[in-house]
Amino acid sequence: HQNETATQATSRRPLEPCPDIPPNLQGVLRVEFRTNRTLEDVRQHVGPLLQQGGRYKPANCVAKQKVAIIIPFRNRYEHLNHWLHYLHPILIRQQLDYGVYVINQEGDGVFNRAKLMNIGHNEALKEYDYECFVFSDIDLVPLNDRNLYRCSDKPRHLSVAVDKFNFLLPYNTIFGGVTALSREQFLKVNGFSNTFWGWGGEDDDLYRRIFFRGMSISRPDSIIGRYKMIKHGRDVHNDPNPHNVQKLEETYYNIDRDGLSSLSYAVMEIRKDLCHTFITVDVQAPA
Ligand code: UD2
Ligand code: MN
Repeated sequence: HQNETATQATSRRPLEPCPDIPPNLQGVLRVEFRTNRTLEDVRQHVGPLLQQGGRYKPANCVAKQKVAIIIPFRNRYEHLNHWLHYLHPILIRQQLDYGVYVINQEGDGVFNRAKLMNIGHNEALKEYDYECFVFSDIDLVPLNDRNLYRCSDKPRHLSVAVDKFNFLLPYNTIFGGVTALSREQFLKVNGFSNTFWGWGGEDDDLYRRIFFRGMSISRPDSIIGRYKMIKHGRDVHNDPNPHNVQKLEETYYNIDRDGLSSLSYAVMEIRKDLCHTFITVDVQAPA
């Protein structure tokens, strides 16, 4: 009985906030994509720590931020398994209160990465009062767990040094890959544009929105911001769209009328796996 009383006393004490710097980070990580990983492997490997839908929060302290990870997706299941395999343990060590949302574009219309991000933002907020949104490609795995998947006082570009780009920024204003925006920052720019169909430009458009709304971006240094991209070719129905280049001239005029304020889509299915929430959507791709 003494033990029981002791346990009750501990559980009644309010939890302390988690420390600023998570104590169990490892720094540089080993990452390889040669191993074949099934979703079942991932469930067994990280599942026991998670709640249905790919949710987690630290048991012994109150997380600094509630973070929704939003992943645009279509037919990259092998990449998804690698991503889940590597990211869950990292996010857990980072002591985040987080959920993983895979936003799956239905059908074989032209892909729209940016619109999927907007949809993820809205759908995640229907579930929990997330304060921070990390938008991540499915094929990017950090090589250093000190790269925190959190938001800061500025919109943040996390994938600074990607192996595919020889660990260098291809250009200074690049804002593709993995980014983190607080709910406030994302609202201030009216989210992503919904009108970038096909490959390219949507990330530069977001950068311009941020700039035009008077903000600037932050980045970790190139040691901490290292990433490995899973090797891949160009997907079908996601060809580079030459119109997208022209559209970058129009960002300023489109911010308020094209984005979260004009978002229209249909949710076809929401599937809760142990390791992620998989939301299939009709993005109303042009015929
Ligand atoms: C670059 C950017 C990316 C985005 C893209 C242009 C970096 C590191 N990455 O990536 O953020 O701006 O250019 O649109 O700067 N996807 C699917 N299925 C598809 C097509 C795309 O799941 O059929 C998703 C998936 O999450 C993928 C992402 O969209 O990682 C971006 O597509 P990509 O990987 O083909 O583009 P990439 O590597 O050129
Ligand atoms: Mn890629």
